[in-house]
Amino acid sequence: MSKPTKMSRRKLLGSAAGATAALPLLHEAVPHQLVHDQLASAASTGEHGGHSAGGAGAAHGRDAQRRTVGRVDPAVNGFDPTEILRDFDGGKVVREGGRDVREFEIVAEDREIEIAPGVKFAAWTYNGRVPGPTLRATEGERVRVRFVNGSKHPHTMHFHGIHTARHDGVPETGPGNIAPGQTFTYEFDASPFGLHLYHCHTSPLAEHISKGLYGTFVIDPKKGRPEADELVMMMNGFDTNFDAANEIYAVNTVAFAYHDRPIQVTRGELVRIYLVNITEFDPLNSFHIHGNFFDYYPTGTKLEPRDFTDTVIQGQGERGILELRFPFTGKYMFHAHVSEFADLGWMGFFEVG
Ligand SMILES: [Cu+2]
Repeated sequence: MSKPTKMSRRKLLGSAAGATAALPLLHEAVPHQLVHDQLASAASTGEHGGHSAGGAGAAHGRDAQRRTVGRVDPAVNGFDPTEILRDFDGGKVVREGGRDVREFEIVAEDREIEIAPGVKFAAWTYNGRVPGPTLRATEGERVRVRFVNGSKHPHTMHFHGIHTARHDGVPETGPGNIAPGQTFTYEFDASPFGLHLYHCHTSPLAEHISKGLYGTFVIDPKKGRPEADELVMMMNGFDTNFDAANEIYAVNTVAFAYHDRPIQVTRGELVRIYLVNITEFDPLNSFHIHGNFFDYYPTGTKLEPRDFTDTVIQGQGERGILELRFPFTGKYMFHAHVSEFADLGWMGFFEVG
């Protein structure tokens, strides 16, 4: 093992731009040392995670795939990645002018969360969780989101979708940044149907997004989609040492959450995954499933799949719907096909019963 270095992999990449001889050093010289130190110290302080919910347990002795020891207690964070998977928020429905209006209230809050055992992160959140609530409406309905900025910093809510400039949630249009203590109500028609997202759009943008201000926004087609076990997965990353590179990767925030508690699904049942890439700093993320293939609907805006595959790559802000059935029982891994991300937390299992 090489000596710890303070240099980030991104700085090294920059300095190596004109000196390719430095590149072979990359892999060996620039591990994510800080986070490795943090993970090691968490292990040595005895956080061995006695919980065994889901039956997987910490079982670090046999987990060659897993770099962390112990478990993040969902009670500490106030949210649970396993619950986030199937937690859809349809808001409060009121009838106005002959159609349904879905009303939501979202509060920005600064909050420390634990993203891997012993690794704390000073997050900025929507409604106290990362990712924020999965907002859901049907095509053609009105969506009304009352945003309250309870954070110490200015923020916005920028929705992907079709709407007026006033409600786009960016600086310099409409109300612009919403100051601490201030409120603004974003309002628009749910269009087009598909899989979208929302996030803060205040500058510096990378910081405001990577601190945790994002969530999934699903617009169902009027006719709906076939009945399925539906799961929301936001692929995210966390820059724990402010070097503009991520040290922890996950789906729905907590590293290895679905390794420790595999996602329970039923053999033969249709599973629909709403997959969103909100990872900052890395241009691409990916999703790969073992022992199976899926239909892929980019952005979910068409009802016919584009691909039948086992791996999909998404750029920042890209998203798509996966549909699959598991033909066999057992445990099936899924993970980023960027191996480094998988090693740093973005890896889990489906348990097919
Ligand atoms: Cu912000």
